[in-house]
Amino acid sequence: MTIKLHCFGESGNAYKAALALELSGLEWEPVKVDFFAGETRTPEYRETVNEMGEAPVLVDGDFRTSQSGAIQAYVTEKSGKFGGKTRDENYEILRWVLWDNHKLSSQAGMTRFLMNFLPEQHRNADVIAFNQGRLKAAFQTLETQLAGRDWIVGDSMTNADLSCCGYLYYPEPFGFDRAAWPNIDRWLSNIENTPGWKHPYDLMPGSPADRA
Ligand SMILES: N[C@@H](CCC(=O)N[C@@H](CS)C(=O)NCC(=O)O)C(=O)O
Repeated sequence: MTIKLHCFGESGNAYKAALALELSGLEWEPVKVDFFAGETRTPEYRETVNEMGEAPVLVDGDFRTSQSGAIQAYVTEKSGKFGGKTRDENYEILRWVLWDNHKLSSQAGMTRFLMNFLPEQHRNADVIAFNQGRLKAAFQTLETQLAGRDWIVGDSMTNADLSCCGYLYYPEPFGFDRAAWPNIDRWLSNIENTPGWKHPYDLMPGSPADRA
């Protein structure tokens, strides 16, 4: 049975799940979530797709889960890909996925939304500057971890990489200049050069061009 992923192209959180599925070789297909029309906030979405009102959501037969980190863990269980080689590595991966969800992707996703997708009259320069300060600290943490390393944990791509890269390929500005962070830049190239890699707007339905 084909796995379904409720997702949309602008969502870096969904990208983490979609990229894991795509690179795992499992058979999957996207189901477009019309986030910009407010779909995740409707009672119907909460009742039938995800009571948390979020994307991504994976459905595989009777199995359903949300949260990109949980979806990645499911992909690892099913495909054997992107997990650690030892117990210690598995805890390291979990630690970076949780850090990403809290400190990196949450700030990146929110800052990108505030700077690009929120109507201009609602954009608050102080809030954006505060978020960018937090983001800079997160980029520094990642930059330091990647010094002399090709991957965040161990010697191959894991869910730590697939999680932390979630927002870092998008073209919309949010305070991330890849060239300013040489270790992150090199690591993003490692991921991009993995056979089967796709940009979020090529992997999932929906992009800003649809609303232009
Ligand atoms: N930690 C969650 C975050 C999911 C999330 O915030 N998704 C956003 C889209 S990028 C969403 O659906 N937001 C709906 C809303 O806030 O109303 C994950 O990694 O899946």
